[in-house]
Amino acid sequence: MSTNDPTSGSGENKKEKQLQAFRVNNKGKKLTTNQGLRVSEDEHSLKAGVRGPTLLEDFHFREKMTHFDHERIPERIVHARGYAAHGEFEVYESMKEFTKAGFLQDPSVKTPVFVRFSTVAGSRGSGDTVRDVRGFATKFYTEEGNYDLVGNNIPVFFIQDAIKFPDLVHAFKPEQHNEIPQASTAHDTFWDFVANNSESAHMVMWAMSDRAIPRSYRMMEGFGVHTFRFVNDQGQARFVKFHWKPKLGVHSLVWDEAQRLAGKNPDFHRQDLYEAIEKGDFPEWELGVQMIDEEDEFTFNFDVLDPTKVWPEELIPVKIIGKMTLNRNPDNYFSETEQVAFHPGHVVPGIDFSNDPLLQGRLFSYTDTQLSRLGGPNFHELPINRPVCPFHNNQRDGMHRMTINQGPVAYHKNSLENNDPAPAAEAEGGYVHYQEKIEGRKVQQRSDSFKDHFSQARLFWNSMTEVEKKHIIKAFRFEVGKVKSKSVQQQVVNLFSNVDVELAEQIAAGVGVKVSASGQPSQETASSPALSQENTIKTPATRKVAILAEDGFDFEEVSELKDALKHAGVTSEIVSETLNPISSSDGQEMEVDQTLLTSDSVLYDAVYVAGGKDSVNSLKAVKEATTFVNEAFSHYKAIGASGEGTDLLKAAGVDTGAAGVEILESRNSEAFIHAVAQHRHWARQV
Ligand code: HDD
Repeated sequence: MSTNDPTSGSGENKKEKQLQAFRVNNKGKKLTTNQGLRVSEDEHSLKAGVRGPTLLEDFHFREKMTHFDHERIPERIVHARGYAAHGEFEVYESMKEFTKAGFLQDPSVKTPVFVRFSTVAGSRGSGDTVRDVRGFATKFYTEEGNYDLVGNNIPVFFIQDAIKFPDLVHAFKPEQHNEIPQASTAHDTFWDFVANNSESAHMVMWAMSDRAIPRSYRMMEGFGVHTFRFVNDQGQARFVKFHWKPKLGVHSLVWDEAQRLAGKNPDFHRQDLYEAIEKGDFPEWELGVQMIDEEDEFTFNFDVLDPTKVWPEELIPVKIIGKMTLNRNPDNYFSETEQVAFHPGHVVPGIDFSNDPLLQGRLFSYTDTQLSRLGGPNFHELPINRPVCPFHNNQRDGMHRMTINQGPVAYHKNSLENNDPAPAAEAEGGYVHYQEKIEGRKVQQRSDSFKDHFSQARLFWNSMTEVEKKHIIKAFRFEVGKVKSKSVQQQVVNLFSNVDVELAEQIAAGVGVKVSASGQPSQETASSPALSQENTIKTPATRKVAILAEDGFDFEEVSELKDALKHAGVTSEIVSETLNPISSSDGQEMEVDQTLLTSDSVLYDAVYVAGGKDSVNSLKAVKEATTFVNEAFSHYKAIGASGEGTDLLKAAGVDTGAAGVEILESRNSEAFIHAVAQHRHWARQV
């Protein structure tokens, strides 16, 4: 049974079956117009004479051109650049005690999912590896309707009330007068917004951390961010926050590498996800929930409704409840990844909202945006958006209606159709909103309990290792250093003096100002180890290693290494000066995967230099080879060599005694594989 077969395992994958009905394959088919007419000529338009003008009568030309002229739809105002995959979700044990959500009851049920990852700020064609928050949106095709968990890879948000979302987005998007810079927050308007909207301080700490430059979509956490509600079949509710925990751990690039990658391969994250799935290295995340009983709503030093706050995991543990596996790439980018329409308001019985003012506003915005993006109210009929369960109501007509509703009746109540489609009682699966008791005056205010903007920003700072702190300081210096307004730079420094004076001074020193405000640094002394990436899972699985080799390499050594890497789940590629097969010192040939021109160290997790005198001498003569090794070293990657391979390391300025540099004396590759699994060797960063 192929694991790549989405219908494998227990039961059939209903979404897969549904999509099958819409797939079109041109193999062996004749070319036709959209009306089904066979076309005899697709190279030359109809002309009056062989050198004459094209005739309007050419309906095939007109249809082809008109369709082409309308191929684009408006890109998403945020999260325009994304990439997606199909998969399935299974719950580990019944969650009946906490929620009646059908897809969280039975461990033998596999719920189809479609997940779209994205950057936030950049346009559709922007680079993957920019410093940015990543979107992590999951559509569960459940038997009770679609449930969308529309989250990010950062657990908090910039603002506390949705009314400020357009302001935030206008500030971080390219500046309106010149549309510069693309996919970057390193500019005046973003930092002006931050400095003047202190609620963003906590999220900005995360955005300046390594979380904002992930190594891979497969190595990111996901968060629902808001507080939602679980409601069980007794009508009992609990506050809940959702977490996705990647089985491969949480890992990031380094900033210099991220910037180089944006040029070397702007599709780095797309390709990484696509190739992993094609290879059968299906990425997995566990779903976790944090729950707070309703009666404990006011027992914490943060407001559970405030989306700029985490619930520290040490205080409120994450209960792991299930697993998601992404196991199939979409057939068509536009039809699926571009046309998928997420909405935090797509819920199922057992999952309800809280009064988080950011969430409340989102409940309006998502359908509204699809209307202009997808051109009308029938986007739910697109194959990727259709629920797998039947849907019936009295909504009719509109652009691109595909459903053919029969009979004269399209209203409620009616007698002609016996009141069908009839509302379902709760016991029949009808969604009943949680009957929360609300009292209050209509006001345009924010609760005082939302006013502490700095304690958790400091909690985050306190939780970072020295290396992580250095990266954060550097990121601030880069971003604020690109700001042209001295006043804005000054304001930013003053704002962050409320988080930590040392941090503020470090930023100030980098951008040439002095901390001038009498900031009152938060007194938070706690830290939360779960916030540091250094405590994450470390495994060599799915990593990518470049093996540099030329004619005269040691065949046995490289073959053994490749086998050992494969055994550890690591992909290796032979990189050489040309694509001609290379021959070893004992005359055996090996295929080459990449050249020193088509590849680059930033495309790999580690580099290994094969032994063999002639091979190493040839490599030493090529600048790209020493640069390759030197860059990998400066990005703290594992480096391996044996025999004469060590000479290339030395020629590249690599300290062969440094952490993560493994010289394999007896061809035992274990130490190298262990070094690859560590992801990066920060001990080199002094
Ligand atoms: Fe949003 C898209 C996540 C706040 C309005 N958002 C969008 C996507 C993700 C998020 C992952 C891309 C979905 C996809 O792949 O198609 N958004 C978030 C998170 C937020 C958040 C985690 C805070 C916790 N968003 C937010 C607010 C508003 C919006 C406060 C407006 C009130 N978001 C939108 C949108 C988008 C969107 C304009 C653009 C395209 C789309 O919806 O479908 O409606």
